[in-house]
Amino acid sequence: MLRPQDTATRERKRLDGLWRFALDPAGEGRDARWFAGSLANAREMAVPASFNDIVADPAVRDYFGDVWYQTVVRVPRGWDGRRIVLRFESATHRATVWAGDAEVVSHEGGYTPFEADITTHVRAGEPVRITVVVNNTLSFQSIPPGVIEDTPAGQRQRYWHDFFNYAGIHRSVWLYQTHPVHLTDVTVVTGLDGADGTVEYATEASATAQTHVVLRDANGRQVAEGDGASGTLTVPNVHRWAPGDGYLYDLEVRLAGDDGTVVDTYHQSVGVRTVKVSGNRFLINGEPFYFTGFGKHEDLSVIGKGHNDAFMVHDFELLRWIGANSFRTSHYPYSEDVLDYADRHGVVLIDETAAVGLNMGLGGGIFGGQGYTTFSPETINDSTRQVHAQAIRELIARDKNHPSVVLWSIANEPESETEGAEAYFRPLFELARELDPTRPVSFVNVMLAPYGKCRVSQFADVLMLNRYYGWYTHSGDLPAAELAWEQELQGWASENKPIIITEYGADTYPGLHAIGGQPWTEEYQVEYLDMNHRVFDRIDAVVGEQVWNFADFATTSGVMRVGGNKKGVFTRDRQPKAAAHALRRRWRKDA
Ligand code: BDP
Repeated sequence: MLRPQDTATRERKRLDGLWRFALDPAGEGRDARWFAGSLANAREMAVPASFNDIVADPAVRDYFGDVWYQTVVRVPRGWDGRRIVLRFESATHRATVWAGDAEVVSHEGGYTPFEADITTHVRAGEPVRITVVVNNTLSFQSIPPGVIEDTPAGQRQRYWHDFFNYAGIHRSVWLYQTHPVHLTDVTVVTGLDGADGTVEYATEASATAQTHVVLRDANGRQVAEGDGASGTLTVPNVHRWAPGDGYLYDLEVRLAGDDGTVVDTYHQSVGVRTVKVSGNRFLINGEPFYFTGFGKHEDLSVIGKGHNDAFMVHDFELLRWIGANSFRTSHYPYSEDVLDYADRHGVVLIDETAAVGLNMGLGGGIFGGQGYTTFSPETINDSTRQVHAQAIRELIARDKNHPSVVLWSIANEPESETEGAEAYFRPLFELARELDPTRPVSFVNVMLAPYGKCRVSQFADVLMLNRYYGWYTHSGDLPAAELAWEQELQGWASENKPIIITEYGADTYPGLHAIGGQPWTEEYQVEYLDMNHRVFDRIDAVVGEQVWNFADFATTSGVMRVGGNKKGVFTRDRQPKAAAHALRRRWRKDA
């Protein structure tokens, strides 16, 4: 599915702004056809944004169920005879959409785009009412999973992931038009041949058409061209895409009718680079790469998981300031704007599905209800796996052309030490490899499945480990933590695969100080990171360190969370803790 663009043949209109909004606690809106007219008792709500923190009401913050959004948009009058499409970059966690009275699309999964051809439901120059019901309830068959529990105080939503269940329309909504005969997909795979680059392209169209492609460099100079729906272009003396050097070529794809008239033009940016795992090395362009950076979140005060350009640019500026060359899109696919930005700026990404919290043993019930078995016919089962498989398909379909993405993470900290886990994950790894044979595939291993116990890491090309020695275990005892951590890591290193430490971190209350050794202080976060770095530097197979977390973020309430998760190296409003300066000294050799 191609992202909307303004090109010589395409036009788009962004529908962001204030929409009408109503909660539907009784779940009556669908039967009562709330889409069939102006939404009654509606308030105004910002799009894109999570609705939870915008309204000053705890009942809205913690709400789960259906919520309704509505807007009226006028279709541009020049769009007569064109194919008109309505596209949502995301709606968390599922949505059904109406154009006027007609239901046009439903989508499951909160972090990937979906669209509907609404040509027959609209008229150029006329207004159309767009109504969306978004549902944020988590179940054992959603990714991420959760459960509704009946309690004496009423129903409660539980889940096993450690971030707040923000919901709503989190990214832009678009109306766009194309010619009825249009391009439907482009795939590029790049290679290197000495000083030259290769770009294999494959295009798909809605009908048979002649395809012509032109590849231009960043100065707009043509470097290659080709005819046909697929082919391979050679770029002499290529400027490679590399970490820190987000050099992009532009592939223009043109579709023409039999008489040679161009009916569709689309631009695909292309970063020419290779990715490969060799022994215990992670190679980008054939050279060993060491990941420095973070696990992040899309999380801001007031707007929750809503995309915001100013904060996106600021976060990338802070990454550059601190010397981070990479991050993981923990724990869901991020906005496409983030992926595009990373491409342009040479930031390396580990791209993750929303499969987080498939582990009912985690947190001793702190993050959710107790007493569930993770993999069972009643909990995470075959239907969940189908939803998970679809999440992998949609992630790879959306992000396959991004040079910044070097590794797929198909889950974060699932139960992985059981037979059920092995059976669940084997086909998902096969699927991801089949969909993208060009990138390594992995998942993030949890401390409950240490070296020697994990039954899923056998499928992974890279070992990604989340470890909290000195925090959740050996709390406050860094010498003991150092010994235990190194011992476990030596075990993993014997597997001869590259190891990325995808999480290590310590909650830190900004402004809390002590001479040393006191968890939650700024000093302890620095000492804890130093201890980890000593261990990593002694183990050759470690090819990356991503601190948990870039910034403090919102979570469910719990005795282990003080106004959210405080493992940020920056506060939630992006002020540095002492650890930020310490990391900068380690990561920025030039500073
Ligand atoms: C890991 C999770 C992450 C949590 C983190 C923590 O992957 O989402 O926020 O630990 O406990 O379990 O801070």
